[in-house]
Amino acid sequence: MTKAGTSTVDRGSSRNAATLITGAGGEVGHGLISSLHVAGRTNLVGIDIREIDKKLREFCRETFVADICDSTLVERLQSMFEITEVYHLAALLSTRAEFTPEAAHDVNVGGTINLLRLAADQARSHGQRVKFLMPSSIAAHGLSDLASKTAANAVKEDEHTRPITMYGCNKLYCENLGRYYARHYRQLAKDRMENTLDFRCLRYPGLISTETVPSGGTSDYAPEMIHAAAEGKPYACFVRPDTRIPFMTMPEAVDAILKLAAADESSLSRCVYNISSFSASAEEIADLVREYFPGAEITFEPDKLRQVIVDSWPADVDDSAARKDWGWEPKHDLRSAFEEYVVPGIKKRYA
Ligand code: AKB
Repeated sequence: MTKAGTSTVDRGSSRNAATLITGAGGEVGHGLISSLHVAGRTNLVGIDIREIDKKLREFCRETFVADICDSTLVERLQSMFEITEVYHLAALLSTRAEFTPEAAHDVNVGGTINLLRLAADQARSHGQRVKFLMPSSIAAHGLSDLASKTAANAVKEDEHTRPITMYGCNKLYCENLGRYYARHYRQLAKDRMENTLDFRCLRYPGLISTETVPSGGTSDYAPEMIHAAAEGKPYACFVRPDTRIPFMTMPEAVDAILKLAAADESSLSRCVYNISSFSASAEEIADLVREYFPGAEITFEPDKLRQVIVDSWPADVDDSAARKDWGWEPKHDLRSAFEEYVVPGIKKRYA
């Protein structure tokens, strides 16, 4: 048995050092790549199933339009780069996944296994541990009905983990896969290399970005409401006004994953952390939208089936482990998110 960082198999000196980002063109990918670029990172390699924006492409050493389930992509990456860090953001979100659950499983689980295996092989090949960051979601939780949701209050990481969506099941399983690859991968093999992966995961709440309009998620009603108001379009919210889940702004989500990546490993007591900035009902969000966009036309037309999904997600999460272990601290409550981020950002976007 050998340890990553203490022994090398093949130095692979002709390959370029790289930080790999899957789902690079998605909502979190946009913010993450921009932040890494501002921090002076020149070794970014972005992958997305769709063409990545020109501006983001300029921030990357290389980009690929490719499917993370494609094994030839993985082989290509293996031969071209020395990957020391992976941000695995690609996933099919909760609403979209319910229309094609098996395809979602292929992408969310099959794609994640491909990336975990690539990371483990990379560590064997260049002899350094690979840091693997993956966002999970409040969707990994599942509460059986509204009464249990109300009674549960702020849910801890290991509570209520019986998700009702394919996406939630996939995320919960991938959290476990990450822990397995980091601690037990090929545990009976004679040539096993220990300690190849440093797997770190955070469960995002609903995210609100002023730059991108989300698609395929079930927490999308909040950002959709805001973007519609800024564009002067009417919006019919697909959940009840009293629907409550945790949220955060996109810059906070990006800062959080970077902060977790930078944390001293010795301070981390777990692989998976809850985080949240504020818990808000759809009505509280709509009221603020109306306050800042006085002409906003927001109605509530709950979709019974999507409502069941959001009702199974916690109203709030307990993120005390993240606060204690790596200094997670939300920047905003609901009002300051609007005042300092949403309103100025969205006005600029649609100006
Ligand atoms: C979704 O709605 O599927 C995502 C999530 C809560 O992870 N935004």
